[in-house]
Amino acid sequence: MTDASVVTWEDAAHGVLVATMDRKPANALGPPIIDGLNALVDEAEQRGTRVLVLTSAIPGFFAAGADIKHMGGIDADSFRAYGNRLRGAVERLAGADLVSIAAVEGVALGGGLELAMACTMRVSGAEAKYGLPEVRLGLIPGAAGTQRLPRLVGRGRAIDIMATARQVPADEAKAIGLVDRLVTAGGAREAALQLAEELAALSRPAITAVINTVDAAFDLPFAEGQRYEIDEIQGLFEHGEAREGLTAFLEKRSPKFA
Ligand code: CO8
Repeated sequence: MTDASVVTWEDAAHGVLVATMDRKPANALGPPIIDGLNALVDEAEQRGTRVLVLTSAIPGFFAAGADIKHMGGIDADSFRAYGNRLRGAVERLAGADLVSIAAVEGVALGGGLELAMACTMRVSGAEAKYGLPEVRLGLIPGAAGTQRLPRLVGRGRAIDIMATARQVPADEAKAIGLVDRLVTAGGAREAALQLAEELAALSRPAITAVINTVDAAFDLPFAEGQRYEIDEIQGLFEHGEAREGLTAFLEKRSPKFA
């Protein structure tokens, strides 16, 4: 099924939805893409999608960031409203009850990288490039890039990348943890789909608990994070799919997760 906007989607394997951004020339994250991303998350939630792969149809561009043409002509109130709207869509994706995978070819810059970082994982083609070059515009990232980048790559590297506005090549992005998988140029979508199928076949409650507990490691003090981990593992045992996973192991068969 396809939405009639600049963000479209199609079923892939069971539980996997592949979405494509196509707003020429550069997938600038103006109001049309923001609306499309919100519609996408609505659709994924309504379908109970387990894994969402986010790609671009535009050669050379994953997304070039917030819409500079839009921002260039607005007043302070509209700038605030636009920012809220953009970060609202990005955070909805980040908070959705699914695994999201950005399949990146071309440039992911500014809000485009913020969108990719809001995804659970990133699969990169070898020619992709990453950056948060907002300082060149006299700005800084405004869709949580200043918070997510250091969590992924550390303080020093984050400041280097943001302060210099440089474009980080894909091999460096892989080496510093900005992306999780590096594949040959043009192969990101296929590799992301394979990863999505793998993840969709595993226990959903367990995968969700992995993501939430890892996030807790960054957001909570250690002891609180550990308490959270204990609650999560106990919850998986009592209400999740651990019973089936443990039984399947003992019966020497594959688990049948919901
Ligand atoms: N917004 C709008 N249009 C863009 C954008 C953008 N971010 N990036 C590129 N375009 C447009 C260009 O204007 C051009 O359009 P046209 O053909 O109509 O002139 C077209 O895309 C192609 O761009 P170029 O001709 O520049 O193509 P190149 O291949 O030479 O360069 C680059 C590609 C490197 C991507 C270059 O276009 C570039 O540097 N773009 C800007 C990247 C950038 O600075 N991104 C950060 C934007 S700010 C941001 O994301 C902040 C997020 C938080 C905001 C929240 C608060 C509001």
